[in-house]
Amino acid sequence: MGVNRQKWREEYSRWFDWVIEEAEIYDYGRYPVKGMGVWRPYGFQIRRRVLEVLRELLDNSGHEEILLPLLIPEDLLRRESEHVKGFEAEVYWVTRGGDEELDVKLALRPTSETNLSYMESFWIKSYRDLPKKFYQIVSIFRYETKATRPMIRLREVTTFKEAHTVHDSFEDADRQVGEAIDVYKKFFDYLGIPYVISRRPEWDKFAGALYTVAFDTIMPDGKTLQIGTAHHLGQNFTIPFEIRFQLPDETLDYAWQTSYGVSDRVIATLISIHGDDRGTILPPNIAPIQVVIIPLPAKTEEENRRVKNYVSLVTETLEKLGVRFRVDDREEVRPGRKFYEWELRGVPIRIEIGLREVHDKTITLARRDTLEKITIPFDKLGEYLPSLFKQVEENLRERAWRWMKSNIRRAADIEDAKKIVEEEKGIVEVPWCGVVECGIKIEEEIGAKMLGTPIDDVKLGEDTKCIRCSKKAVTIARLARQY
Ligand code: A5A
Ligand code: ZN
Repeated sequence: MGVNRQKWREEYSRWFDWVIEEAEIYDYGRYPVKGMGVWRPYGFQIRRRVLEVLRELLDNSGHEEILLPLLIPEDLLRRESEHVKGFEAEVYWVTRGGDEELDVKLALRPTSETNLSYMESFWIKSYRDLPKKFYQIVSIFRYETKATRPMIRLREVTTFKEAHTVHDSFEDADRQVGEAIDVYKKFFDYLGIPYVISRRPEWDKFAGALYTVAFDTIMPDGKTLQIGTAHHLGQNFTIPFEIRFQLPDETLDYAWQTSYGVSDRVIATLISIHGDDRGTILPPNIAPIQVVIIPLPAKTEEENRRVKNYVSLVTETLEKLGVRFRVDDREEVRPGRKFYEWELRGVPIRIEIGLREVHDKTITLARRDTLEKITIPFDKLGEYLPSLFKQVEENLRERAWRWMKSNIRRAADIEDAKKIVEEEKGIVEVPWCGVVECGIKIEEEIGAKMLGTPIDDVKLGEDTKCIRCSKKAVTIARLARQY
């Protein structure tokens, strides 16, 4: 009995809608505003744990959590011209308060570079104040015109973590982008989510940035999803917002900034990337319920009582271990139905307890990731379970990485690249001359978007030629069909 991942892969889009609804994670589509969904209790627990991991990583690297107002006055949003150009078409506006027309239109924040920069101009005075690293976790609003998708393309992004930093030099901001990449690597590694890191091409960078670095993953259907971005903002916001600081020699200079963000997309990826035909599979380090205990009904009341007592012994052990568990002792529901529900919800370990376990003083554990069953002596449980959690985590992480890597391919020529994108999907890598016009043509000819170029140095043979114009290639471009 192997793990079946047919439906998960081939009908991924429907699979995802099915899992989030059937597992009572997220209610989407019934809420009467397009692009907005509701976190249900089980989903909220997953979200909460994901955010705990993220907060800890940020707090431990010198970031300070803040909270800015949701509304941004129009003149602030318009102050940096590239930024507003990029976001203009996506902004929701508040124009009335009660019966009154507002003097100044107020934007629902699409992101917070502008209003935070405005405040930073009051807070930052000296090089001694720098670097400064803030973050907030809030809802943002973007009137997305591409097809909206639950968690993946929302109009209210309810789990938007945006970090904003200020520095005394270009180089320090550059270094900060590197730190952001490290933080996100740790975050995704913890969740077992594989990724590639690319410097986005000029034509696809964040509105107002000098450059953008993005994390992309490959979803089960072979399309890529941008799951995080880090931007070097240069002095693009500090000049119009007049964030100036005094240097040691008492001269004044405009500061340098970065920003980086992740969203609900990370949770969508977590739910999707480890899945199979039975539902999602959550790594034990993040699962709100790590172990579900299912008492198997026996014939007599006396026997049921013995099973129940044994269950109490097991839960005592789990409590001592600090395991997050649930006993599913609903009498009206058959065990088979319970297995189905907890498998769907991705609980990584199931413990079934029947008379046999009581007699033999054993524990039967079922792994959600491999669907294997393991029987161990009761007194080994405390020792075995933590190591089993680790094994499951590692298996999920490795399986996801293996799958992702097998979906990154090199193409020999444009035709080959086109074929890969159409038939095999995933990411295709091609040598590129680095010229913008040529890059845009490559996108058109291959029928895919450019994710960008590797952030580390690429070693190419002396005579490697651009896949399209045949001039000398300077780097590798990654292309994919994207969400
Ligand atoms: N202030 C910076 C950090 C910023 O806004 N960057 S960003 O526009 O790239 O967004 C950060 C991340 O949020 C993206 O990498 C993407 O993973 C996610 N995101 C953006 N728009 C989204 C949407 N409509 N729905 C869900 N997630 C979205
Ligand atoms: Zn070229």
